[in-house]
Order: sequence, then structure tokens, then C-alpha cells
Amino acid sequence: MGFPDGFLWGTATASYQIEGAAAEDGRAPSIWDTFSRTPGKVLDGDTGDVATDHYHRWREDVAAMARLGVGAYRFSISWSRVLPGGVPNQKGIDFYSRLVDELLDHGIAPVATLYHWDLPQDVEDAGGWPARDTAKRFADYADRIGRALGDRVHTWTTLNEPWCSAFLGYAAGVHAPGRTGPVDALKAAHHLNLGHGLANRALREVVAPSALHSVTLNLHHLRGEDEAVRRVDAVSNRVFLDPMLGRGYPGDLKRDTADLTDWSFVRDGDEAAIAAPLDVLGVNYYSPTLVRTWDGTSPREHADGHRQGAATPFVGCGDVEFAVQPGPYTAMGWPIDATGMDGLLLRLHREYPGVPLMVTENGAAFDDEVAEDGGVRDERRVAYLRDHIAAVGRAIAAGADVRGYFAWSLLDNFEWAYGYSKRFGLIRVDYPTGERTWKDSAFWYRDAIGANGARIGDPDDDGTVRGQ
Ligand code: PNW
Repeated sequence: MGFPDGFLWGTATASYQIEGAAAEDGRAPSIWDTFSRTPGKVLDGDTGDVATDHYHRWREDVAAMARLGVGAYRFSISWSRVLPGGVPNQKGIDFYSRLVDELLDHGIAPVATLYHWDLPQDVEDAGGWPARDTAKRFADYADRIGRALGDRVHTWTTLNEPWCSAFLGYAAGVHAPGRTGPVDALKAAHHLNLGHGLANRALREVVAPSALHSVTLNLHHLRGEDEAVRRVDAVSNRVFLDPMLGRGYPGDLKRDTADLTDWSFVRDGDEAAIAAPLDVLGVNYYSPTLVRTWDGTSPREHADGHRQGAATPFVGCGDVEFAVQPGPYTAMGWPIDATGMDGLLLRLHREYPGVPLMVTENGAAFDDEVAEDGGVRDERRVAYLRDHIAAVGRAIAAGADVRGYFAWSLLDNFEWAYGYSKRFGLIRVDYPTGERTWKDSAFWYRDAIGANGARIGDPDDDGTVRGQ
């Protein structure tokens, strides 16, 4: 089974998770600085103050990607680095400009995400995503950074996983800014959608016409009882997919949440603005989700992976139970099931035809250990990547138009509420020295890319790492 010519193999990261240098060169605090410095919010009190020190080690990290042979690198831009306090900061812009040049010098296409959850704290203080004005500020930021990098960035992504921003940040409170208001979360979702549409339009006016425009969603691949699936699908998938792809907000979502809001925060013209044309839809997939209707009496299962707090991120799904799925599990406790990958890609292919897809994140955390010879024998990560890439291959063979695959992540990094305790990297990072070590999965991925994915999924492919 082969992958199409020109299929884009890459790795992904995000600014707050890797950069560090939180107070350097004029960067202002973001909601994640505030949240991580608030006791009890992040495991072990970890913060992104230093992270992997990528802000100083970026050249070495690009060199590693060149050795991996990736065709593209998906990174995110820190809004509070380039526009602290709303004022352009040349030093912050220069950091990304140098990074982009270095990538291009190594033949690596820059895939830039404008927003991977690090909202400037002053924008949160002015109301954050529940406030309509945040969408407009986001479009202004897109215009600024588009002018600075627009001649060189290959693919622009407005938002990463707006579901997490809206519902983990404003409903469950387990992500920054840590608020727990279900109506605020719905407003946040709408203003993220609107911000996406306005930013997409702003970028198109200032960047190279050849650039591609995208957004990345973490879609839930749902299984289980029809009614439970429908409800969760509405408030986690279709709340973004439908308006972004020109269908407006789903009627069933409005009905499910009618006791909370009349949706009057959606104004005339908003849905048209959100439907700005997309060249590619980014899909992040890690695990499937199994749901059923809760009988209201027996102890409720909480297998949705983010119930550290009491509040649910699934607004309007009060009678849904998130069922425990069979293992094996990653270190996140997420079940490993690659059939959700092709299932999800094929669902999108069928129900939203005509939109090219790109897997912008996929990967796994495991409790890696350094072997005596200094290597990292992470064979479970190799198997995870192999099986999920094989699933992407199956989806393509069945007709889905998938343009690329990005492994999450290039490096071990700051895993949000879990701090540094969860390691997703192909490359190990030692804390606090920042020293990098290639895991076996990095060598394996290098070979897979070198062969354009040939043989992955063949019955005789055991994922053997061919050596350093
Ligand atoms: C994604 N959930 O996060 C993000 O885009 C990455 O920054 C992150 O490191 C990666 O996946 C691994 O977690 C998610 O609770 C975080 O459903 C949490 C959830 C989903 C995605």
C-alpha cells in the first residue's frame, strides 16, 4: 500500500509547549502562564517558563527535522510574543521569521498555526473568547503576522482544536483560563468560529496567493448509542464543522442547549463570515470515544479523559455517559484503537465531501525509559504510529483525500494540565538540561518517511527499527 506522491510527512509542536523564554524579548503573559502559575492547576506545579528551551535551541531542532526527512513542520505562533499588549514586537516577529527561513533552507514547508491556546492575558482580562471583540482582535493579529511571514508560509492554520479552547477552558475549567460556565463556553465556541472566519479572510488579503488556508479540529470519533452519539457529535464536532463548512449551526445543537441559551450571540452575517473558504481541514486524532445514555442512577462512568474537575466539557449532554473502553491504553489513559483513524477520515470524506484532509496530529504518550546504552526503546510508540499511519493509508485507499500526516510530537514537551509528566516526543528531552535524544520511534519515522510510507500496513511489516 503506498501513499500518494507529494504526501506531506511532518511533525508538530506548539509554542507554549516547547518554547520557554516566557519573559524574553518582550513576550507578555498568556492565559497559560497565569494558569500554570496558579497552584493546583497543572500537575507538579509545572509551567512553560523553560519548557524544552526551543526558543534558544530552534536551530538544532530544525536540523533534527532535516535528518528526519520531514517535508513539513507544524508549529504555532505565540500571539503574546508578537503582539504583547496589542503592540507589535519586532523581536518576537523576528524569532518566527528566522525559524521560517531556517525551515525553508532545509526544504521543510512551514505550516503555521496562529492560535494553539495561548491567549494573551490582557485579551482574557477584556473578556476572553466569550467576548465578541476577541474574534476581531484575533483577525487583527492574523493580519499583522500574515504581513510579516505571508511570503514564506506554506499553510496557514487559524486555530488548533477550538473544542479544547472553548470547552476545556471555559466549561470544564481544566485548561486555561480555568473557567466553568457552560454558556460562556458556547459563546467562546462561536467567537472562536468567528475569529477563524475573520482571520482566514484577513490572511487571504495579505499572504501569498499560493498559500493554503486551514483550521485544525480535534474531532471526536464517536461510537455507541445513536442518541448519545448524536448529542456529543453536535457539541464537539458539528458545532465547528457545520458553520466552518458553510452549513451554519446545527439545529439539534440549538435544541439540546435551548434551556441554557437562545444563541442570540450569533448575529446576522456571522455564519457567512465563519464559512470563509478552506483549502484543507486539519484533523487531530488520538483515540475513539464510546458513549451511551446514562440511566441516571447507577454510578456514572467518567472515561472522557478530562474529568479532573467536577464540571463537564460536554455542554448539553447531561444524560450521556462516557464508557470505559478496552485497552491497551497510552500513558494518558487513552485507549489505543487505530480503526478510529480511518473511521473518522472516511466519515469526513462521506459527510463533508470536497474538503481535502490533513492529519495534523497523531501520536502517543508512554512512560519511556532510557536504556543502558543511552537509547530509548519505545516500541509501543513505534507500533502506535505504524498502525495509525496504516489506517491513514486505508482511508486513502477507500477514497479519502488525505494530503499529509504530522506526528505529535517532535519533542517531549509541556503536556498542558499534565505538565512534563507525559512524553509524546519522537525525540526525548531531558529536564532541566534540555538535552535531546532520538527515541527508536524517531529512527523508525525517518525510515517510514524515506520510503513514503511504503510497506506500512503490510502483514510482514513488524515495525523493526533499522538502526541509527
Ligand atoms: C492536543 N482532551 O491536545 C493538542 O493539540 C496538543 O497540544 C496536545 O499536546 C496533544 O493533543 C496531546 O494531548 C488535547 O482532553 C488535549 O480531549 C486534551 C484533549 C484533546 C486534545
